[in-house]
Amino acid sequence: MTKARVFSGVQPTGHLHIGNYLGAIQNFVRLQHEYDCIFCVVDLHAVTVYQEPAELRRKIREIAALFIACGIDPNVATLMVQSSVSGHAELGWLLTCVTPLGWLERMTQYKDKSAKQETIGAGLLQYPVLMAADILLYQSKIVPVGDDQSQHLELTRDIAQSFNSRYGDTFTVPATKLPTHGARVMGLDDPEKKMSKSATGTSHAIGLLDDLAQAKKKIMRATTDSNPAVDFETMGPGVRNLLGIYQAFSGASNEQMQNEFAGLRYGDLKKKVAEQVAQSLEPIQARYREVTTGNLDDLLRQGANRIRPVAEATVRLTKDRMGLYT
Ligand code: AQP
Repeated sequence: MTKARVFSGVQPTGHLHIGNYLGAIQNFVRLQHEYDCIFCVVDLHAVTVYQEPAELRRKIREIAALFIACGIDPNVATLMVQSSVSGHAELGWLLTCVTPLGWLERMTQYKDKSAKQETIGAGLLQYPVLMAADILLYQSKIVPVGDDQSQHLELTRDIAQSFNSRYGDTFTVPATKLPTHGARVMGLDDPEKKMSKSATGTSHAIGLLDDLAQAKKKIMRATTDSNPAVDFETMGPGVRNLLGIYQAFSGASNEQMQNEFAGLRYGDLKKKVAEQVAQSLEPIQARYREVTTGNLDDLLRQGANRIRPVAEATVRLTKDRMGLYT
């Protein structure tokens, strides 16, 4: 029996943080043996805002190396770069033509990001359609992402269903896969806001490649609340976030969490979280140093070559359904 397809992507921008890992990449690693997985460095998404070209080139390889360092086996899952398969952009255009503008203007990420820009590129508005194309191009059934992408996945399903009902069955309608813990890791300095690559606060996020002593310090400085110790009934968002990070990294059950943390003073809570985070990041960082010395470009090219025929078949089918010249 053929395995169901899984697709997900990560943008080559900023520094990958523990939110990206716990929300998405940790699930990639778990799913790779059970499904036919494609994990993609989505560089076409990155250029919706200006990227310095040399830095973008470097970042693409950094994300690919981090995928492998986190545990993705390129002999099992397909690793590739979005712009090396032209079907992403091609299907993106075809789907743009069937997507109502109002659907895109409602996207909360567009509203947040456009509010921060002086001039808004059209690509920023269109980005969720390109994301829909990435997923539908491979007839993906499952898309592991963090919770911030749930609305874009909803849009992807709306686009697929509206295309299928207008032109006949063409696309698999995908399901969102959120992790049980860590679906929305919050900023350490402001637990009301999602941990984000583009946030500027020095104690906001823990990068996967952060110096471990610095990472621990950031956790010791994390915002908590006015209680003296962990109370699972009344805890505020900062404490909930720290416990969530611990649980997502350690895999502890709810009962184990209660036993280990109920009544613990915040200083001791932070020490335990800091130790757990450092212990989990250490092997990733060690592997990253090994991976960056290997030939990543060959791997990424092989990944794209392996999967390109699937993309071409979907573009051909879509064009045919729409009456375009094939
Ligand atoms: N805070 C988070 N908690 C859980 N999951 C998260 N993800 C992002 N932030 C969190 C998930 O990480 C995957 C890759 O994200 P991306 O590279 O596509 O970019 P993003 O979602 O735009 O990441 P950031 O950090 O929020 O970047 P900026 O600041 O540029 O917007 C996705 O599956 C995402 O859900």
